[in-house]
Amino acid sequence: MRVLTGIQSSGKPHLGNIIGAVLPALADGQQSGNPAFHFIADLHSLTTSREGALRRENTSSVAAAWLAFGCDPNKDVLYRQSRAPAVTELTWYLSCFTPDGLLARAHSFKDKSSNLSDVNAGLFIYPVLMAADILLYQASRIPVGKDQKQHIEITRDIAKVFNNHYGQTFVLPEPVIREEIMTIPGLDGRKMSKSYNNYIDIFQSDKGLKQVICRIVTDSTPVNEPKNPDQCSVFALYRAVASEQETVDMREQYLAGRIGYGAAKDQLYKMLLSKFGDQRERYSTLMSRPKIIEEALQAGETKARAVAQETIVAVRDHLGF
Ligand code: AQP
Repeated sequence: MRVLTGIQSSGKPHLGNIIGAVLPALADGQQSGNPAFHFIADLHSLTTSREGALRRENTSSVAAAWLAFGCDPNKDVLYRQSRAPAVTELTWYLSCFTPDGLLARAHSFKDKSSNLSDVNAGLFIYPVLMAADILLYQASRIPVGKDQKQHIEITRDIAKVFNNHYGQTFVLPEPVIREEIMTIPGLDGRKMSKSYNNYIDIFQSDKGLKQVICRIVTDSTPVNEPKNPDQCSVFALYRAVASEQETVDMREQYLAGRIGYGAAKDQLYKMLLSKFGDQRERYSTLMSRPKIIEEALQAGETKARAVAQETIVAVRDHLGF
């Protein structure tokens, strides 16, 4: 069983990435007993971001986030997607097995293409590159947020077509989605996303974190009136990191009108500082020591390329290249 998850380097890793992908991937990887594959999807980030220097910086940030949350480079495989270039070769092969209608129906493409001014072909074939990420490494379990479920289904569809035609070549992956974790909302209530610029970077300074939490949009219910926790992004974010009991207590305060939004934001801020204090410290140490990050990545990339090589050789053989 192989666990695999990636995060794009299109911006800073945010709370949605941590809750939706990093924490479940690390837990699932540990449970599997095998080295887990955690990567930085730097090729995917080109669909929305063109600045090389910025990409390098974001790539380091995402790698540091994986390491700060406990990815062990001696055991797991931490790598940059672009450093195992067989993934781009496989993307081309797989794209020739992918009906264009399948890609046109992808929710993520529809959402992004209606929100972005630059809708490029890379954005359209994003799910095929993602299929290549997964199939190249014969990964079987893919911890992701709910938003990525359809992409895993597309990956399975492509793999089935290929396997039916050429015999068993790819492992069929399963998405691992923790149902209790809904899509983490951003500051404006939409899905927290780097490209919507509505995200919470949990690694920023205390002051910056406080300021960003203050910007979470709420309705105008007065301080002492009952509030609906299920329609409030502050509550949704609090629940995503709090324990069960802490969530029950906060829900009661909302329903009884015993807490205003300002105080709820303050509690969210304190909760993030206390739950992620160690990770914030490790992240900041790592960011000041780029050599440690680079060494971890290079060690992972050697292992990733060896696995990728086996798959791509088999695929080329089937296809007659
Ligand atoms: N808001 C979210 N809630 C829960 N999970 C989330 N993930 C992302 N946002 C949320 C999960 O994080 C993993 C990595 O995502 P990604 O960075 O590769 O791409 P994304 O899902 O498209 O994330 P962004 O921030 O929205 O990136 P941009 O804007 O650059 O495209 C995935 O497992 C995802 O489910």
